[in-house]
Amino acid sequence: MFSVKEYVKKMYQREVGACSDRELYEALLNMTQEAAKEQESSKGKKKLYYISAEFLIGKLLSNNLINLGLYDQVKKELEEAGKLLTEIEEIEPEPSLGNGGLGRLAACFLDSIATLGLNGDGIGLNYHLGLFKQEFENNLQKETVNPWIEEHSWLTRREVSYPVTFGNLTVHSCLYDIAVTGLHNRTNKLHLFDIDTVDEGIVTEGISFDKEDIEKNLTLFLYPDDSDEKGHLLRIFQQYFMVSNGAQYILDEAVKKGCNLHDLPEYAVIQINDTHPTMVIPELIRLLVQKGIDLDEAIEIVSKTCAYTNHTILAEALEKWPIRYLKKVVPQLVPIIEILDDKVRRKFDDTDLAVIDKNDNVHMAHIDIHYGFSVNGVAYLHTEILKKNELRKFYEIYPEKFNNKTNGITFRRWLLHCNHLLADWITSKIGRGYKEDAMELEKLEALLDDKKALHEVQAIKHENKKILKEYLLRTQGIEIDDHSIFDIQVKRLHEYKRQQMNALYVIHKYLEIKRGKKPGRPITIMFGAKAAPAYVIAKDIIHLILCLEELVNNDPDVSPYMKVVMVENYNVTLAEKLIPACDISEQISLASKEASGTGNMKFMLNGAVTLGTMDGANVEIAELVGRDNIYIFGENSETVIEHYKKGDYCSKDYYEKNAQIKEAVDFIVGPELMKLGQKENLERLYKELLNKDWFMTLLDFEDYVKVKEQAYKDFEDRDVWMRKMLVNISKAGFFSSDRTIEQYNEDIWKLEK
Ligand code: 26Q
Repeated sequence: MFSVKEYVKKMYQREVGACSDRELYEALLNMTQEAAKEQESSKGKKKLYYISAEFLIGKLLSNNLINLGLYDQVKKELEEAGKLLTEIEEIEPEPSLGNGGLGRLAACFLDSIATLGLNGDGIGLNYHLGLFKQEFENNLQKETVNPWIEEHSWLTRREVSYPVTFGNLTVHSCLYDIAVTGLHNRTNKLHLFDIDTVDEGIVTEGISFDKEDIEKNLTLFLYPDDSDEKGHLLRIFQQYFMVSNGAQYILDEAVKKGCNLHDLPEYAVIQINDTHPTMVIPELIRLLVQKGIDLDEAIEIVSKTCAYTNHTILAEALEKWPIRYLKKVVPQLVPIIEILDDKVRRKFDDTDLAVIDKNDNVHMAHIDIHYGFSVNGVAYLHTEILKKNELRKFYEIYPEKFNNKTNGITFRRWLLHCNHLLADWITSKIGRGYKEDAMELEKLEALLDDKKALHEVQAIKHENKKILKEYLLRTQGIEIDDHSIFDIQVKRLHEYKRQQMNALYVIHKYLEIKRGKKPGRPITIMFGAKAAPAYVIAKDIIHLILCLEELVNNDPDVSPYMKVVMVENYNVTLAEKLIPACDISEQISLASKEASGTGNMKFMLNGAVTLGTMDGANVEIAELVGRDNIYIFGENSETVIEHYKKGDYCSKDYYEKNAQIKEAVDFIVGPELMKLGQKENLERLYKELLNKDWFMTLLDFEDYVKVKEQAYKDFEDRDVWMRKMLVNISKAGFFSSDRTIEQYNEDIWKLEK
C-alpha cells in the first residue's frame, strides 16, 4: 500500500503537516515512481518504438496518480494534514520536450499505448533547455531559456551508452527513462538519449549559443533557430543522434529477446513521427549490414519494420536536406541513401519519385514512403488530400501503404485531470464506464432536454472560468471577467492558423464599439502562442495582438465590453486551465492547411463550441455534432486548393472591395497602434496582408465576422447553448486516443494485446 504518510516518515522523519510543499512533491515523486515500477512488464514478443523529436508530456504527478489509482487517496491524506494537492502540483516544472501538436500527440499516444496494455515505448531526446520560454517585453516576444530538469525529477538514468559517429567526431550517449503509466494497466517507458558533455553554460543572452560546439550543444535545445546553415546542420546532428541511439537500442532489445536479426519485423515495429526520425531507415540498414546481413535483405527487413506518419502538407515543413549537409554530418549514411535513390530510379521512370532530386536535395518523406510499409495521415481530410494532391504519385504506386488514422487525445489528462468538476458530474450521471470506453459519453444524450442537468453543466463551466480567472491573476497579473464570453485561440503561431484573422476581428469590433455598437454581454478574446524565433511575420502578429491588448484594455469606452488577453508562455499547464473554461474554440486555419488539430478535440470534450473552417479534424467534429452544434465558415479545401493551383487569389481585391476589411487592415498602421507599437513590425505585417497574404486571411474574413457574431448572439440563449455544449461533450468519444491507438495496432503495429 502506498501512503504519503509512510513515505514522508521514511524520507524526513516528520508528519505530513510539518512538510513544505516541495518536500511533499519530492516524496510523492518517489512514491509514484515506485508504484509505477510495480506495473512494468516485459509481456509481448513484438514491441512498438515510437520515435519522435518531440514529446510534449506536460507535468506528470497528478496524471500518474490518476493512472495508478492513487489520486483520491493521496488527495485525502494531504487534506487531512491541511495540504492541497493542487498547490503541490505547482512545484513541478513542466518538461519542455515539445512545441506543438505533433509532440503533444506523441504524449497522448504513449498514455493510450500503456492504458491499452500494449508493448510500446517512446524514443526521443532529453533536451536540457527544451523549447524556449516566452516573455513579453515592449509588446514583443522575447525568448529566454527554460531549464526544467531538477535534481529530483522523473528522469531515471540507465546504464546504457552507445557510440554515435559524425564524420571525425564520436560521442558516447547516455540514456534517461521516464515511466509512462497507463490507466490501471502497464507502465511503459519513454527513452530519452543525451550526452554528458552538454553544457548549459554556453548560452549567452536570450537563447544564443555556439551552434558549432556539438559536444556542448547537442541536446541543449529543441529546434534551435534554424534560420541559417549552422542551425540546419545542428538539426541533422540531433536527428542522427536520436535515431542512431534508437536503432542500436532496438537491435539490442530484439537480440536480448532471442531475435535472429533476419526476423526483426517479428520483434520490432518503428513508427516514424513525421520525417524528423527518417534517418533511422538508412541507419538500421547500415547496422544490419555491419552485422553481416546482405544489403538487399537489410533493406527488405527495415522496410517491413518502419511505418511513417505525415503531419503536414505545408511545403516548407517537408524536410529536404542538401546532400552536402549529410556528407558533412553523417557521411556513413550517404552511400546508403544513394543506393536507396538508385533503386527507386531503376524501378520508376519518374524523377518526382526520387529520393535525391536534381538539386541534390534528399527528400526525407520519399525515403519513408518507399522504404516503409505504411504511410498515414492524421485526419480524414488530410489523408484524402495527401492521396489526391501532395503524395498522389506515391499513392498511385503504393495504394496499399496509405491509410488514415484520425488523431485523438488522452481523456485522462484532457478530462479526468484537467476538469475534475466535469468528470465527476459525468460519473454521477452515466457511471464510470466512460473512463475505460470513451464512446459511453454518448449516454449523456439522454440529458439533452433535461433543464436541470443543463444548468449543472453551465454552473461547472462558470466554476472553471473562476478557476482560470484566479490563476491568470495570480500567475500573470491578468484580470478577466468571469461573466464574459471566453473566446479562445491557443496553438503555435503560424500564418496558416490565422491568428491574424482573429486580430483583425478584434480591430473590427473595437471600431464598432467605439461607434456605439455595444455587445450585450462582454467578450474576452484570449490568445496563447509561441512563434518560432526566426519566423518574422509570426512575431509581428504577436506584436499586433499585444498592441491591441494594450489599446483595447485601456480604452474606457471599449474595455467594459471587450478585453483582449495574450497569455505569456502558453504551454500544457496553461492549456489545462484555459480549455475547461472556454466557451468558443477558435479553429480557423485556412482549409486544407491544418492536418488535423488536436486542440479542437480538447475544447470539444470540455464543452466548448467550435468556431472553425472545414479543415483537419474539424470536418469530423462537424459530422459528429451536426451543423447546429458547430459554427463553420469560410471557403472549403477544394476551393482553396484551386486558388493555389490557379494562383488567382489576390488579397488586395478583397481589401479594395470591402470597406470593413480595408478599415481593419488600415488600422494596423493607423495612429492608435503606431503610438503603442513598432513601426517596422506593424508596417511589415500590413504590407504582408495587402500584397501577399499567402494563407488567404482576407478571403474568409467577412464570413468569419458574420459567423462569429452569430455565435455570440446564440450564446445568450443559455439553454440552447448548454445543449450545444452537451452535444459536443457526448460526441467527443470518437476523439479518444485509445480509439486511435486501437486502429494503429489493428492496421499497422499488430502487437499482441
Ligand atoms: C521541419 C524542418 C525544419 C525545422 C522544423 C521542422 C518542423 C518542426 C516541427 C516541422 C514540423 C513540426 C511540427 C509539426 C506539427 O506539430 N504538426 C501538427 O501535428 C499535429 C498532430 O498530428 C496535427 O494535429 C496538426 O494539424 C499539425 O500541424
